[in-house]
Amino acid sequence: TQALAAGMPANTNKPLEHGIDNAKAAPQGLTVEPPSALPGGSTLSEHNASAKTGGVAAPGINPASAPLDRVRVDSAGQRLTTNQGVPVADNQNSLKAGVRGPVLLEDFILREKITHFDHERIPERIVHARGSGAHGFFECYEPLTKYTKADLFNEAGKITPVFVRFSTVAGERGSKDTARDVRGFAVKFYTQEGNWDLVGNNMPVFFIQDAIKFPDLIHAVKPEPHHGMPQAASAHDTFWDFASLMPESTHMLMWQMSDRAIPRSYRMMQGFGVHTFRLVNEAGESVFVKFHWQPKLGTHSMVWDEAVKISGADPDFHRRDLWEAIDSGEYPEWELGLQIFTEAQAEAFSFDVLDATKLIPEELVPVQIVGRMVLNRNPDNFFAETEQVAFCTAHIVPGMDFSNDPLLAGRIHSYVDTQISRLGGPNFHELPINAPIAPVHNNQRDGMHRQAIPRGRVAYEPNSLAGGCPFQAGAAQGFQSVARRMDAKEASDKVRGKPEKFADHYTQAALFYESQTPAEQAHIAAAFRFELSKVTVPAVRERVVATLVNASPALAAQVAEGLGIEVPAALPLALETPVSPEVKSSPALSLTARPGDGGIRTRKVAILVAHGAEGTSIAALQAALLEGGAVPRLVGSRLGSFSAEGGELLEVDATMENSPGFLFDALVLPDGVAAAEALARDGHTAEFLKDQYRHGKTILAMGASQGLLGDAGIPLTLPDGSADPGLILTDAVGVASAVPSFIAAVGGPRHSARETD
Ligand code: HDD
Repeated sequence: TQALAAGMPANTNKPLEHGIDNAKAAPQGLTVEPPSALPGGSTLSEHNASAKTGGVAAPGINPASAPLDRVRVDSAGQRLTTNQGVPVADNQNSLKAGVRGPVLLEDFILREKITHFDHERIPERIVHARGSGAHGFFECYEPLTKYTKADLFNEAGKITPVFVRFSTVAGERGSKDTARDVRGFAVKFYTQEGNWDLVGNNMPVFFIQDAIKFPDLIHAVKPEPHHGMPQAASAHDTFWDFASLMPESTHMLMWQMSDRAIPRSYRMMQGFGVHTFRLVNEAGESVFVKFHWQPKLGTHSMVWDEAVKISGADPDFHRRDLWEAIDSGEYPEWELGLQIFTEAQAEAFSFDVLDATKLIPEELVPVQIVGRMVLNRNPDNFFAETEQVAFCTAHIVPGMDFSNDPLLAGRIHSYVDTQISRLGGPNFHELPINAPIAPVHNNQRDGMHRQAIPRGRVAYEPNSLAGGCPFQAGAAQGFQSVARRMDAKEASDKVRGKPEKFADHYTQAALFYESQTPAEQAHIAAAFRFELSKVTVPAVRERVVATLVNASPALAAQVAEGLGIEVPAALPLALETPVSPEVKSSPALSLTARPGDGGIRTRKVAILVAHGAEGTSIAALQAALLEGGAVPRLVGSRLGSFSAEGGELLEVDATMENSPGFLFDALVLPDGVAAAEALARDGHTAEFLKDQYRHGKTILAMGASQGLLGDAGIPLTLPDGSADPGLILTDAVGVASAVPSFIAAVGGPRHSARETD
């Protein structure tokens, strides 16, 4: 109680673990390492400062958080031991009967080591197996006590530690990051009243309406069971067979075929809680809520050809991007937005808020920004943290509640259940990454891998032998479900069925498609075309197109054309009365609605170099890029250094072989005749350039290097003959004015007008 009163985490095994505000909450006696200095004179703490509350959160790493040192291992200066602490004299040779004789069974050192190794792997997650995590904090902007008593929302500037895991869905643990797929966006908030897990995705809707269909969906999308192919891809017969027979998936398919499914970075995608949840205040009054995460860097995606190539050159692309950003102090940040609405409003909507295949257009219920989340610490150990973290939709805290969404109901069961087999028993909540900051006291006992040592002889309640402890918290403090009378519709006979509005499968699929820009619409058509071209059964392809006719005849016609088939008759509708939607176009659904601030922070720029490159312009450009927060890299045909025209050395960061063009956001070709000639002789150069160009990225060609464009077949104008704003030539404008135009173009959208795919 004292700890809580002082605003401190009460679980002494976990203080200050995940970036909780040191300034506010450092327990006495613990020293906090001063934040290290960042370039430009700012500190990590300053870097975390909030524009909204003025608060400053800790850098998220606190080596002085003593109690967890019990489980931390740092072997610097230590001798090698067995798991029993016995010092090991020789870690190179097993015990043998003579140097050429048989290995002896008594070699307990060998056997312990091999036995442990044999059991190093745990089952991977049945879905979302491939993921990356980070620590950080959530900061509340304004008290939300009008709506909820959840403690993380009760005070402006309040800091709550979080651990976040991003993931793909279909691929196995070692699969590529850039698959066309939904991305998981799971946040564990270590609140003072227990852990809250917001287990969301980067898309606000889902494929199915009822959890009873989840195993079917996943069996359809996972590698086909007879030959285990394809890996991390929905482009195969079983997925589209299932999807074509489940018209409720049409809306989600639009999202999955859109650029949202190939994000540029985890740091540049939105997150959504998907379901309708409830917020509950002190008085027990509740409102409905939908959760949104909005990335500060804006929403950005890849193009398909780029995603395919990256998956070969760097399957860890998103993991590396997240790690490097945090490692360099460029902390990714999202704002949390809420769509709050009443039951009466929900009743009046043309769609059902309990249907996870529907979203609530922002034009109908605006998104209210209530706080921000900053990820400011990489995990110490991938397995212990990112792999063992266990998110469960059942983990909610006082001040929140579920809705009757039937998909959510199944999830409330599934997540706890899956952790029991994945993490080997019912005590997974004791793993350091899962343990709450709030103290845990109950009469649950024993089980595999139990860590706690509960004292005393009482493990039941009520009791008198332990003074009645631990005692019920009571209605004022404890978690209480919203007391809500089932209305006649909900409390009728037991049924297996769905409400009428669930049968409208196309209105919002059309809304999504119609709200996209022409370039985004073209990508959706191309994605359907690609995926269905991989389907071998013509009837399945046709059935998908027949479904699309109901959402957009124009899209269906393009996809049919791409597959070389006639547009089939529309699939029959399940709902006879047409729905009249409140909103017919929602610009917020386009990725272009959130471009970010137009800056170039963390954008990777390749500057090709060779002997004889003009050094002064390269240095000026590097300085300007660094000033804007970008990551310029000198890329050559080999490692080492090259001599610039003026004799200065250009130290190479990467080679065209180990870092092909599609790994960069923009490209610079150097001035200098000798350099241009040398680059022209290297076969990688044209590939580098072609990929940059085709993927809509900004290219700056300085002086003599302009000829390389022609060698790579790059046109100097757009297909319609107009100037290409993404192709900047210093010959035309001079270096001084080319650099700012280049930087502005790198911070802007891709140059999709070039596309001829
Ligand atoms: Fe799920 C993992 C998100 C529907 C059953 N899910 C999982 C993860 C995310 C989601 C982000 C990975 C968490 C992590 O990083 O560890 N799932 C969703 C969303 C859904 C959804 C946004 C729909 C709105 N999921 C869903 C249903 C079921 C599951 C309907 C089952 C009835 N999901 C699981 C699971 C997983 C999981 C089997 C696998 C590993 C895990 O839970 O921890 O329980």
